Amino acid sequence: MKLKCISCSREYPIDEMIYYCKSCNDLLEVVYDTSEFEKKASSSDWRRLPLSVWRYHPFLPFKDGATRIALNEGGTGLHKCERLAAFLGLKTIHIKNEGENPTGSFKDRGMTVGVSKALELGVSWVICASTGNTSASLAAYAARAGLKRIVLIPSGKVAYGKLAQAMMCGAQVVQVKGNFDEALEMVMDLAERYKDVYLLNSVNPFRLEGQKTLAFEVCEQLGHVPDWIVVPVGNAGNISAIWKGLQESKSLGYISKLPRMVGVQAAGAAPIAEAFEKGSSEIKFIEKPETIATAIRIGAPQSWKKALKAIHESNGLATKVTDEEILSAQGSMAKLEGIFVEPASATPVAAAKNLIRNGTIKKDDEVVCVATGHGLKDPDVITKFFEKPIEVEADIKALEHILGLS
Ligand code: AN7
Repeated sequence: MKLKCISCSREYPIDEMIYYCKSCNDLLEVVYDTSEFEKKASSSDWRRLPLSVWRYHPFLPFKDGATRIALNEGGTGLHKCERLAAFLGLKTIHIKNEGENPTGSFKDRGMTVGVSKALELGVSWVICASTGNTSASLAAYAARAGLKRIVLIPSGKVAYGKLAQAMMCGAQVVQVKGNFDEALEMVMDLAERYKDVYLLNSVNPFRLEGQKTLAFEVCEQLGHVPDWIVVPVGNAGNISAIWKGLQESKSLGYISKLPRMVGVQAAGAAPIAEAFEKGSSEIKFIEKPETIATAIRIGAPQSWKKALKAIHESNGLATKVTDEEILSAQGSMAKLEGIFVEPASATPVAAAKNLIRNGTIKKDDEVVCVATGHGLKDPDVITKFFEKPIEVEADIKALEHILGLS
Protein backbone atom coordinates (compact mmCIF):
# COMPACT_ATOMS: atom_id res chain seq x y z
CA MET A 1 0.00 0.00 0.00
CA LYS A 2 1.43 3.37 -1.03
CA LEU A 3 0.63 6.81 -2.41
CA LYS A 4 1.09 7.30 -6.12
CA CYS A 5 0.93 10.38 -8.34
CA ILE A 6 -1.89 10.20 -10.88
CA SER A 7 0.27 11.89 -13.56
CA CYS A 8 3.92 10.87 -13.26
CA SER A 9 3.41 7.74 -11.11
CA ARG A 10 6.01 8.80 -8.55
CA GLU A 11 5.43 6.85 -5.36
CA TYR A 12 5.46 7.90 -1.70
CA PRO A 13 5.23 5.92 1.55
CA ILE A 14 1.66 5.59 2.85
CA ASP A 15 2.47 7.48 6.07
CA GLU A 16 4.04 10.52 4.41
CA MET A 17 1.95 13.66 5.08
CA ILE A 18 1.68 14.89 1.53
CA TYR A 19 -1.16 15.99 -0.75
CA TYR A 20 0.57 16.79 -4.04
CA CYS A 21 3.37 15.14 -6.00
CA LYS A 22 6.75 16.74 -5.35
CA SER A 23 7.77 16.21 -8.99
CA CYS A 24 4.74 17.36 -10.96
CA ASN A 25 2.37 18.82 -8.35
CA ASP A 26 -0.54 16.60 -9.40
CA LEU A 27 -2.86 14.69 -7.05
CA LEU A 28 -2.02 11.42 -5.33
CA GLU A 29 -4.04 8.28 -4.82
CA VAL A 30 -3.74 5.28 -2.53
CA VAL A 31 -2.75 2.17 -4.47
CA TYR A 32 -2.72 -1.44 -3.26
CA ASP A 33 -1.71 -4.77 -4.72
CA THR A 34 -4.74 -6.98 -5.31
CA SER A 35 -2.86 -9.71 -3.41
CA GLU A 36 -2.65 -7.36 -0.42
CA PHE A 37 -6.45 -6.94 -0.51
CA GLU A 38 -7.00 -10.65 -0.90
CA LYS A 39 -4.77 -11.45 2.04
CA LYS A 40 -6.52 -8.94 4.31
CA ALA A 41 -9.99 -9.96 3.10
CA SER A 42 -9.46 -13.69 3.52
CA SER A 43 -8.09 -13.33 7.04
CA SER A 44 -11.14 -11.39 8.26
CA ASP A 45 -14.85 -11.81 8.78
CA TRP A 46 -15.80 -8.64 6.91
CA ARG A 47 -18.72 -10.26 5.10
CA ARG A 48 -20.45 -10.83 8.44
CA LEU A 49 -20.30 -7.15 9.43
CA PRO A 50 -23.31 -4.89 8.79
CA LEU A 51 -23.29 -2.64 5.76
CA SER A 52 -21.11 0.38 6.65
CA VAL A 53 -17.85 2.05 5.72
CA TRP A 54 -15.89 -0.13 8.16
CA ARG A 55 -17.39 -3.36 6.82
CA TYR A 56 -14.89 -2.80 4.03
CA HIS A 57 -11.88 -2.47 6.37
CA PRO A 58 -9.74 -4.93 4.38
CA PHE A 59 -9.85 -2.44 1.51
CA LEU A 60 -9.04 0.63 3.58
CA PRO A 61 -5.54 1.99 4.24
CA PHE A 62 -5.12 0.98 7.88
CA LYS A 63 -3.27 -1.70 9.74
CA ASP A 64 -5.34 -4.08 11.88
CA GLY A 65 -6.08 -2.57 15.27
CA ALA A 66 -5.77 1.07 14.18
CA THR A 67 -8.04 3.49 16.07
CA ARG A 68 -11.24 4.29 14.22
CA ILE A 69 -13.13 7.52 14.71
CA ALA A 70 -16.64 6.49 13.80
CA LEU A 71 -20.26 7.56 14.20
CA ASN A 72 -21.93 4.79 12.18
CA GLU A 73 -21.34 6.03 8.67
CA GLY A 74 -22.29 4.31 5.44
CA GLY A 75 -24.87 1.54 5.21
CA THR A 76 -27.34 4.04 3.78
CA GLY A 77 -30.53 2.97 2.03
CA LEU A 78 -30.67 2.11 -1.66
CA HIS A 79 -34.31 2.89 -2.30
CA LYS A 80 -36.23 1.48 -5.25
CA CYS A 81 -38.42 4.34 -6.48
CA GLU A 82 -41.33 3.11 -8.57
CA ARG A 83 -43.36 6.29 -8.62
CA LEU A 84 -40.33 8.37 -9.59
CA ALA A 85 -39.41 5.78 -12.25
CA ALA A 86 -42.88 6.00 -13.79
CA PHE A 87 -42.68 9.78 -13.73
CA LEU A 88 -39.32 9.72 -15.51
CA GLY A 89 -40.36 7.02 -17.99
CA LEU A 90 -38.02 4.34 -16.63
CA LYS A 91 -38.71 0.79 -15.52
CA THR A 92 -36.79 1.21 -12.27
CA ILE A 93 -34.64 3.78 -10.56
CA HIS A 94 -32.79 3.55 -7.26
CA ILE A 95 -31.79 6.41 -4.99
CA LYS A 96 -28.73 5.86 -2.80
CA ASN A 97 -29.68 8.17 0.05
CA GLU A 98 -26.47 9.51 1.56
CA GLY A 99 -28.51 11.95 3.64
CA GLU A 100 -28.88 9.01 6.05
CA ASN A 101 -25.27 9.42 7.19
CA PRO A 102 -24.59 10.78 10.73
CA THR A 103 -24.13 14.42 9.72
CA GLY A 104 -26.48 14.10 6.77
CA SER A 105 -24.10 13.79 3.83
CA PHE A 106 -21.74 11.41 2.02
CA LYS A 107 -18.79 13.37 3.40
CA ASP A 108 -18.97 11.22 6.56
CA ARG A 109 -17.68 8.22 4.60
CA GLY A 110 -14.52 10.12 3.80
CA MET A 111 -14.22 11.91 7.10
CA THR A 112 -14.30 8.77 9.28
CA VAL A 113 -11.26 7.57 7.34
CA GLY A 114 -9.57 10.98 7.08
CA VAL A 115 -9.90 11.84 10.76
CA SER A 116 -8.79 8.34 11.80
CA LYS A 117 -5.72 8.97 9.63
CA ALA A 118 -5.15 12.38 11.26
CA LEU A 119 -5.06 10.68 14.65
CA GLU A 120 -2.58 8.10 13.38
CA LEU A 121 -0.34 10.87 12.00
CA GLY A 122 -0.42 12.60 15.37
CA VAL A 123 -1.45 16.08 14.24
CA SER A 124 -3.25 18.53 16.55
CA TRP A 125 -5.34 20.38 13.98
CA VAL A 126 -7.57 19.41 11.09
CA ILE A 127 -8.72 21.95 8.54
CA CYS A 128 -10.79 22.30 5.37
CA ALA A 129 -12.40 24.79 3.05
CA SER A 130 -16.00 23.97 2.40
CA THR A 131 -19.27 24.79 0.71
CA GLY A 132 -20.79 23.41 3.93
CA ASN A 133 -21.07 19.64 4.16
CA THR A 134 -17.35 18.95 4.49
CA SER A 135 -17.14 21.48 7.32
CA ALA A 136 -20.10 19.91 9.15
CA SER A 137 -18.59 16.46 8.81
CA LEU A 138 -15.06 17.51 9.74
CA ALA A 139 -16.33 19.33 12.84
CA ALA A 140 -18.26 16.28 14.04
CA TYR A 141 -15.49 13.72 13.49
CA ALA A 142 -12.78 16.01 14.87
CA ALA A 143 -14.90 16.54 17.99
CA ARG A 144 -15.20 12.77 18.33
CA ALA A 145 -11.42 12.46 17.99
CA GLY A 146 -10.62 15.39 20.29
CA LEU A 147 -8.74 17.26 17.56
CA LYS A 148 -8.78 21.02 17.12
CA ARG A 149 -10.70 22.09 14.04
CA ILE A 150 -10.85 25.05 11.67
CA VAL A 151 -13.15 25.45 8.68
CA LEU A 152 -13.12 28.16 6.03
CA ILE A 153 -16.38 28.85 4.20
CA PRO A 154 -17.40 31.32 1.49
CA SER A 155 -19.09 34.22 3.26
CA GLY A 156 -22.88 34.13 3.03
CA LYS A 157 -22.92 31.18 0.62
CA VAL A 158 -23.28 28.22 2.95
CA ALA A 159 -26.70 26.74 3.76
CA TYR A 160 -27.69 27.46 7.33
CA GLY A 161 -28.10 23.86 8.47
CA LYS A 162 -24.49 23.12 7.59
CA LEU A 163 -23.11 26.23 9.25
CA ALA A 164 -25.07 25.37 12.41
CA GLN A 165 -23.54 21.88 12.47
CA ALA A 166 -19.96 23.16 12.15
CA MET A 167 -20.51 25.78 14.84
CA MET A 168 -22.21 23.40 17.29
CA CYS A 169 -19.48 20.80 16.88
CA GLY A 170 -16.89 23.29 18.01
CA ALA A 171 -15.11 24.23 14.81
CA GLN A 172 -13.54 27.62 14.51
CA VAL A 173 -15.61 28.83 11.56
CA VAL A 174 -13.99 31.48 9.40
CA GLN A 175 -16.06 33.16 6.70
CA VAL A 176 -13.88 34.15 3.75
CA LYS A 177 -14.86 37.12 1.62
CA GLY A 178 -14.52 35.11 -1.55
CA ASN A 179 -15.74 31.85 -3.07
CA PHE A 180 -14.94 28.22 -2.22
CA ASP A 181 -12.04 28.05 -4.66
CA GLU A 182 -10.33 30.99 -2.95
CA ALA A 183 -10.94 29.51 0.51
CA LEU A 184 -9.38 26.24 -0.66
CA GLU A 185 -6.25 28.06 -1.84
CA MET A 186 -5.93 29.52 1.64
CA VAL A 187 -6.21 26.24 3.54
CA MET A 188 -3.78 24.58 1.14
CA ASP A 189 -1.28 27.36 1.90
CA LEU A 190 -1.83 26.94 5.62
CA ALA A 191 -1.35 23.16 5.47
CA GLU A 192 1.92 23.71 3.57
CA ARG A 193 3.21 26.08 6.22
CA TYR A 194 2.16 24.29 9.39
CA LYS A 195 2.99 20.62 9.65
CA ASP A 196 0.76 20.17 12.68
CA VAL A 197 -2.28 20.96 10.51
CA TYR A 198 -3.86 18.20 8.43
CA LEU A 199 -5.88 19.14 5.36
CA LEU A 200 -9.11 17.20 4.94
CA ASN A 201 -10.47 18.40 1.64
CA SER A 202 -10.87 15.75 -1.03
CA VAL A 203 -7.35 16.43 -2.36
CA ASN A 204 -6.50 14.27 0.65
CA PRO A 205 -6.37 10.77 -0.86
CA PHE A 206 -7.54 9.09 2.36
CA ARG A 207 -10.87 10.91 2.21
CA LEU A 208 -11.56 9.25 -1.13
CA GLU A 209 -10.73 5.83 0.29
CA GLY A 210 -13.69 6.17 2.64
CA GLN A 211 -15.94 7.46 -0.10
CA LYS A 212 -15.14 4.56 -2.43
CA THR A 213 -17.12 2.28 -0.10
CA LEU A 214 -20.35 3.61 -1.64
CA ALA A 215 -19.49 1.61 -4.75
CA PHE A 216 -19.00 -1.62 -2.82
CA GLU A 217 -22.31 -1.03 -1.01
CA VAL A 218 -24.44 -0.25 -4.05
CA CYS A 219 -23.34 -3.44 -5.82
CA GLU A 220 -23.99 -5.53 -2.71
CA GLN A 221 -27.41 -3.95 -2.10
CA LEU A 222 -28.53 -4.33 -5.69
CA GLY A 223 -27.03 -7.79 -6.03
CA HIS A 224 -25.51 -6.77 -9.35
CA VAL A 225 -24.02 -3.78 -11.15
CA PRO A 226 -26.36 -1.07 -12.44
CA ASP A 227 -26.06 0.29 -15.97
CA TRP A 228 -25.58 3.86 -14.78
CA ILE A 229 -24.42 5.59 -11.59
CA VAL A 230 -25.31 9.29 -11.61
CA VAL A 231 -23.41 11.57 -9.22
CA PRO A 232 -23.44 15.32 -8.47
CA VAL A 233 -20.04 16.89 -9.14
CA GLY A 234 -18.50 19.84 -7.33
CA ASN A 235 -14.84 19.41 -6.49
CA ALA A 236 -15.09 16.04 -8.28
CA GLY A 237 -13.72 13.89 -5.46
CA ASN A 238 -16.77 11.72 -4.99
CA ILE A 239 -17.23 10.55 -8.57
CA SER A 240 -13.49 9.72 -8.63
CA ALA A 241 -13.79 7.78 -5.36
CA ILE A 242 -16.84 5.81 -6.51
CA TRP A 243 -15.08 4.85 -9.74
CA LYS A 244 -12.00 3.74 -7.78
CA GLY A 245 -14.20 1.52 -5.60
CA LEU A 246 -15.84 -0.01 -8.65
CA GLN A 247 -12.51 -0.76 -10.28
CA GLU A 248 -11.16 -2.34 -7.10
CA SER A 249 -14.34 -4.42 -6.73
CA LYS A 250 -13.86 -5.66 -10.25
CA SER A 251 -10.17 -6.44 -9.82
CA LEU A 252 -11.12 -8.50 -6.74
CA GLY A 253 -13.71 -10.40 -8.79
CA TYR A 254 -16.64 -9.16 -6.66
CA ILE A 255 -18.30 -7.66 -9.73
CA SER A 256 -17.91 -8.66 -13.35
CA LYS A 257 -18.82 -5.49 -15.22
CA LEU A 258 -18.66 -1.74 -14.65
CA PRO A 259 -21.42 0.84 -14.83
CA ARG A 260 -21.30 4.00 -16.89
CA MET A 261 -20.61 7.06 -14.72
CA VAL A 262 -22.52 10.31 -15.16
CA GLY A 263 -21.16 13.45 -13.51
CA VAL A 264 -23.71 16.23 -13.08
CA GLN A 265 -22.90 19.88 -12.50
CA ALA A 266 -25.05 22.98 -12.06
CA ALA A 267 -25.15 25.08 -15.22
CA GLY A 268 -23.47 28.08 -13.55
CA ALA A 269 -20.60 25.97 -12.21
CA ALA A 270 -19.95 23.35 -14.88
CA PRO A 271 -16.31 23.36 -16.00
CA ILE A 272 -16.14 19.55 -16.19
CA ALA A 273 -19.38 19.20 -18.15
CA GLU A 274 -18.18 21.89 -20.53
CA ALA A 275 -14.80 20.18 -21.06
CA PHE A 276 -16.59 16.89 -21.70
CA GLU A 277 -19.01 18.45 -24.18
CA LYS A 278 -16.09 19.98 -26.08
CA GLY A 279 -14.23 16.68 -26.06
CA SER A 280 -11.36 18.45 -24.33
CA SER A 281 -8.92 16.72 -22.00
CA GLU A 282 -8.16 20.05 -20.29
CA ILE A 283 -10.62 22.14 -18.33
CA LYS A 284 -11.23 25.83 -18.12
CA PHE A 285 -11.97 26.93 -14.57
CA ILE A 286 -14.91 29.25 -13.98
CA GLU A 287 -14.05 32.43 -12.14
CA LYS A 288 -17.46 33.26 -10.71
CA PRO A 289 -19.46 30.07 -10.25
CA GLU A 290 -23.14 30.61 -9.42
CA THR A 291 -26.02 28.26 -8.59
CA ILE A 292 -28.70 27.82 -5.93
CA ALA A 293 -27.08 24.43 -5.28
CA THR A 294 -24.45 26.06 -3.07
CA ALA A 295 -22.84 22.69 -2.23
CA ILE A 296 -21.52 22.48 -5.79
CA ARG A 297 -20.89 26.16 -6.37
CA ILE A 298 -17.30 25.39 -7.35
CA GLY A 299 -15.43 26.77 -10.36
CA ALA A 300 -12.02 25.10 -10.02
CA PRO A 301 -12.63 21.42 -9.19
CA GLN A 302 -9.41 19.95 -7.84
CA SER A 303 -10.10 16.35 -8.87
CA TRP A 304 -11.17 17.20 -12.43
CA LYS A 305 -8.53 14.96 -13.99
CA LYS A 306 -9.59 11.94 -11.92
CA ALA A 307 -13.24 12.65 -12.74
CA LEU A 308 -12.76 12.99 -16.50
CA LYS A 309 -10.77 9.75 -16.42
CA ALA A 310 -13.63 7.97 -14.61
CA ILE A 311 -16.14 9.32 -17.10
CA HIS A 312 -14.12 8.36 -20.17
CA GLU A 313 -13.00 4.96 -18.90
CA SER A 314 -16.57 4.04 -18.02
CA ASN A 315 -17.96 5.25 -21.35
CA GLY A 316 -20.04 7.68 -19.31
CA LEU A 317 -20.64 11.40 -19.60
CA ALA A 318 -20.68 14.75 -17.84
CA THR A 319 -23.66 17.03 -18.12
CA LYS A 320 -25.18 20.12 -16.56
CA VAL A 321 -28.63 21.07 -15.29
CA THR A 322 -30.22 24.46 -14.67
CA ASP A 323 -31.35 25.73 -11.27
CA GLU A 324 -34.99 25.35 -12.42
CA GLU A 325 -34.37 21.71 -13.33
CA ILE A 326 -32.70 21.14 -9.96
CA LEU A 327 -35.64 22.57 -7.99
CA SER A 328 -38.12 20.60 -10.03
CA ALA A 329 -36.21 17.33 -9.42
CA GLN A 330 -35.89 18.15 -5.71
CA GLY A 331 -39.68 18.55 -5.57
CA SER A 332 -40.31 15.30 -7.46
CA MET A 333 -38.05 13.24 -5.20
CA ALA A 334 -39.74 14.56 -2.06
CA LYS A 335 -43.32 14.50 -3.34
CA LEU A 336 -43.20 11.15 -5.12
CA GLU A 337 -40.91 9.20 -2.80
CA GLY A 338 -40.56 11.06 0.50
CA ILE A 339 -36.85 11.49 -0.10
CA PHE A 340 -36.00 15.05 0.84
CA VAL A 341 -32.59 16.10 -0.44
CA GLU A 342 -30.71 19.35 -0.72
CA PRO A 343 -30.56 21.00 -4.16
CA ALA A 344 -27.12 19.64 -5.19
CA SER A 345 -28.36 16.14 -4.44
CA ALA A 346 -31.27 16.50 -6.84
CA THR A 347 -28.97 17.09 -9.82
CA PRO A 348 -28.73 13.37 -10.73
CA VAL A 349 -32.51 13.01 -11.03
CA ALA A 350 -32.66 16.26 -13.03
CA ALA A 351 -29.95 14.95 -15.36
CA ALA A 352 -31.54 11.50 -15.64
CA LYS A 353 -34.76 13.17 -16.77
CA ASN A 354 -32.93 14.95 -19.60
CA LEU A 355 -30.93 11.86 -20.59
CA ILE A 356 -34.06 9.71 -20.76
CA ARG A 357 -35.79 12.32 -22.87
CA ASN A 358 -32.91 12.50 -25.37
CA GLY A 359 -32.59 8.71 -25.56
CA THR A 360 -29.15 8.35 -23.92
CA ILE A 361 -30.64 6.40 -21.01
CA LYS A 362 -33.05 3.70 -22.25
CA LYS A 363 -36.32 2.74 -20.55
CA ASP A 364 -35.00 -0.63 -19.37
CA ASP A 365 -31.65 0.68 -18.12
CA GLU A 366 -30.95 0.32 -14.43
CA VAL A 367 -30.08 3.70 -12.95
CA VAL A 368 -28.70 4.56 -9.50
CA CYS A 369 -28.80 8.24 -8.52
CA VAL A 370 -26.60 9.24 -5.61
CA ALA A 371 -28.43 11.68 -3.31
CA THR A 372 -25.45 13.19 -1.53
CA GLY A 373 -27.00 15.34 1.21
CA HIS A 374 -30.15 15.73 3.32
CA GLY A 375 -32.82 18.32 2.54
CA LEU A 376 -32.80 19.69 6.08
CA LYS A 377 -29.35 21.12 5.41
CA ASP A 378 -30.79 23.93 3.33
CA PRO A 379 -34.18 25.09 4.65
CA ASP A 380 -33.81 28.55 3.08
CA VAL A 381 -34.15 27.22 -0.43
CA ILE A 382 -37.49 25.66 0.52
CA THR A 383 -38.98 28.79 2.05
CA LYS A 384 -37.69 30.82 -0.88
CA PHE A 385 -38.69 28.66 -3.84
CA PHE A 386 -41.49 26.35 -2.76
CA GLU A 387 -45.11 26.94 -1.80
CA LYS A 388 -45.73 28.34 1.68
CA PRO A 389 -48.25 26.74 4.07
CA ILE A 390 -51.72 28.22 4.28
CA GLU A 391 -53.00 29.82 7.48
CA VAL A 392 -56.55 29.66 8.88
CA GLU A 393 -58.48 31.06 11.80
CA ALA A 394 -58.67 28.60 14.74
CA ASP A 395 -62.13 27.55 13.63
CA ILE A 396 -63.38 24.25 12.18
CA LYS A 397 -65.61 25.96 9.60
CA ALA A 398 -62.66 27.92 8.24
CA LEU A 399 -60.64 24.70 8.07
CA GLU A 400 -63.38 22.83 6.21
CA HIS A 401 -63.72 25.69 3.81
CA ILE A 402 -60.01 25.81 3.02
CA LEU A 403 -59.83 22.02 2.58
CA GLY A 404 -62.77 22.16 0.18
CA LEU A 405 -65.03 20.12 2.48
CA SER A 406 -67.88 22.59 2.67
C1 AN7 B 1 -24.46 17.59 -1.12
O1 AN7 B 1 -18.71 20.45 1.47
O2 AN7 B 1 -17.35 20.50 -1.67
O3 AN7 B 1 -17.69 16.44 -6.33
O4 AN7 B 1 -17.03 21.58 0.75
O5 AN7 B 1 -22.03 18.85 -0.39
O6 AN7 B 1 -16.87 15.30 -4.26
O7 AN7 B 1 -16.96 17.80 -4.39
C2 AN7 B 1 -19.43 19.59 -1.03
C3 AN7 B 1 -19.70 18.89 -2.15
C4 AN7 B 1 -22.24 16.93 -3.95
C5 AN7 B 1 -19.94 17.45 -4.61
N1 AN7 B 1 -23.30 16.96 -3.15
O8 AN7 B 1 -19.02 16.44 -4.27
C6 AN7 B 1 -17.97 20.80 0.56
C7 AN7 B 1 -18.20 20.30 -0.80
C8 AN7 B 1 -23.24 17.60 -1.96
C9 AN7 B 1 -22.06 18.23 -1.57
C10 AN7 B 1 -21.06 17.53 -3.64
C11 AN7 B 1 -20.95 18.23 -2.44
P1 AN7 B 1 -17.56 16.49 -4.84
